[in-house]
Amino acid sequence: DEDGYELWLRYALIEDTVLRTQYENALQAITFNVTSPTQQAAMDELMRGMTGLLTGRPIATSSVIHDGTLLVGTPQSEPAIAALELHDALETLGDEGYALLSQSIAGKRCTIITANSDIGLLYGSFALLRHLQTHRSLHNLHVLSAPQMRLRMLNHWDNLDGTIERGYAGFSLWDWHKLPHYIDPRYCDYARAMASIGLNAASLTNVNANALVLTKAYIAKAAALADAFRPYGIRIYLTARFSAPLEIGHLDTADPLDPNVAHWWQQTAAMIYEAIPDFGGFVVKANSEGQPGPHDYGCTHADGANMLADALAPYGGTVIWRAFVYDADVTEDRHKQANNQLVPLDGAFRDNVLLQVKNGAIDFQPREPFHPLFGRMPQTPLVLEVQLTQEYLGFATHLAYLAPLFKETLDADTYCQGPGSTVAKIVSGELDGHPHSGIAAVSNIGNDRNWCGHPFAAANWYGFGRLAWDPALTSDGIAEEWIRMTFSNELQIVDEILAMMLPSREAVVNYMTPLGLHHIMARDHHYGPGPWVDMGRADWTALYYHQADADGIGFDRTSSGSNAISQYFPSYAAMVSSVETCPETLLLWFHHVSWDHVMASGRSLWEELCFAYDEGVGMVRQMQARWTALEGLIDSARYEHIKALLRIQLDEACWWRDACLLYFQSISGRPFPAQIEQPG
Ligand code: GCW
Repeated sequence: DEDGYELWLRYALIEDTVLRTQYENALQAITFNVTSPTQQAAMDELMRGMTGLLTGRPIATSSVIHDGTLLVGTPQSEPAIAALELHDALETLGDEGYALLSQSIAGKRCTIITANSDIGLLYGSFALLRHLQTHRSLHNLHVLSAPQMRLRMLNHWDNLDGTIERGYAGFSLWDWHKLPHYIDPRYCDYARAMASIGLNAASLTNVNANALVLTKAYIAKAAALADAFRPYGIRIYLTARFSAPLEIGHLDTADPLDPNVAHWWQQTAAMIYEAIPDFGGFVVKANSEGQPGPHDYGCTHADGANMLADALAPYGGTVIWRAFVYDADVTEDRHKQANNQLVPLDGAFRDNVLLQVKNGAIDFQPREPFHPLFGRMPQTPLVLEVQLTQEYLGFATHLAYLAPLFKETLDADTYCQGPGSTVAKIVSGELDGHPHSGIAAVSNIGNDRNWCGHPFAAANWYGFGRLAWDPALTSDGIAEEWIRMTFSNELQIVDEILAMMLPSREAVVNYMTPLGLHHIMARDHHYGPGPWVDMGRADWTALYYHQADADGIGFDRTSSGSNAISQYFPSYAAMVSSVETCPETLLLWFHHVSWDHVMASGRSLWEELCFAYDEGVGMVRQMQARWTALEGLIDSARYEHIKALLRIQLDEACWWRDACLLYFQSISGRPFPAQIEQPG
């Protein structure tokens, strides 16, 4: 597999014979009394993985426990595990966690994968394989792991015609034309990849939704996908177009308070649950960017969400209502609109409504401060939404490892209940005691042979899953795992690639939008620079976001400007509202600052901007140098592919730097510092 199809689930023979012999001794045979499709999936994966990594020959199965048995089961499925009375361990695992244990059973040395549920066994099987793939010791194994978030979801923005909104890795995996009868084997590989990182939900369709997916013929197709994913613990969701009653229901209104409309949604829910008994629910984008919604009928977001929630409630389904709402007519900073519309509705939503909030208030920029809704709606379970597909970070062409971006949001302190009130604690439900909790990511997956377009973009899918399971994991640790599983356990390779990945997102920030600049990408497609873009409509116009003029640059969100800062809790607001204490990484996000303002480095803001853009280019050069140092150590297919992509990235980093600096210089009128490569 040199084309990346296997992702991080590469099970090539471990070449280190000492280590392999240790593993082979510890794992000589499997005892696994398979009783369900999910257990079968776990068994198949263990067989596939251990066969590949270890002997190269199929691993023996046995119902008798020997020295070197791998014993897999729940206390219900496996009497030998029930006999161990592992109550204390099992109690910490909930219904999705797993334990990996070294244990002696009647004097025999065993390794155990156990859980309270079948899906826990599958997650545990992948965890054991990860252990082997990353060359960790099996000695005295005592791993207890349970997910911090209940809902760990991908949002596919896939259209029914096979295109993907903001998709840069080919076309949709879902072959609606051949479904429900043709089940592409790739669906199973997708599900394996999802389960291997603990993701348990997938919304199949674009949030700019086509109501057709809610017709009977399409529900049958979705049901076939649900059947394929079910053994892997993945529940499917669909996007619900708010105006569907008009488009496919033959009604003349979609008014959420109209009983005929409510009835139509109830019937639709009944039809869906008949086909998909464990259907997760609806993801809804309403009254945002021209999408229909309850405002069209003088109703609130809560009226709309609750009507759908009532239709799903009898079956245990949920509505995931997106908080990405803003109006075309901007008399108000777009940064403030979601809070303005939604905070007053806290407490008005049904129990089975979750509100899904993007990491920042504008739109998946290379860097944004956390969204001010976090902490402001304690009565409503909030789901964090991040974007894997790199709409504003160079598509699938630029290498940008995004775990540091996700961590930045998860670790952000909202101060809503005093210090330590992080976004992670809000979306995990911990802070407000919500039974629902979750995190979602806009998928970067398409039908490209390597799934995500850029071989390194798979690290973002991987990293998202790992953080959804445990937000306390580190970006470094996750990257290291991924490198070892994807490329090699050789230290030189691990170190070089780690040194490429970790600063890569910051490199993009530097060459695109340093110091808090945002939304200065080219119009519509958002690829490449466009600080000069004027779209007539302020909220889509770069000039509006950077506000550069002869005196300075930046968006004033303090009380002398839009006052968006007032939506944050006082400790955070106080910090960012003063130019002195605002982190320089967010300076121009919150302030309009003089070109001559003196920065911490002693340089003027203008000079600092020039240095940042130039440093971004320098960082890509370093990534390139590290990669070329690996020539001969990485298989040539992936080596050449990535080398070519890095070359494009370097050209485009220069393009960004030159375009932005020349443009901003036409406004600032100041010379370029002599120390940087002169744009032009
Ligand atoms: O990021 C923006 C994109 C739109 C997208 C929208 C959203 C699905 O430019 O393409 O629409 O956000 O999140 O709804």
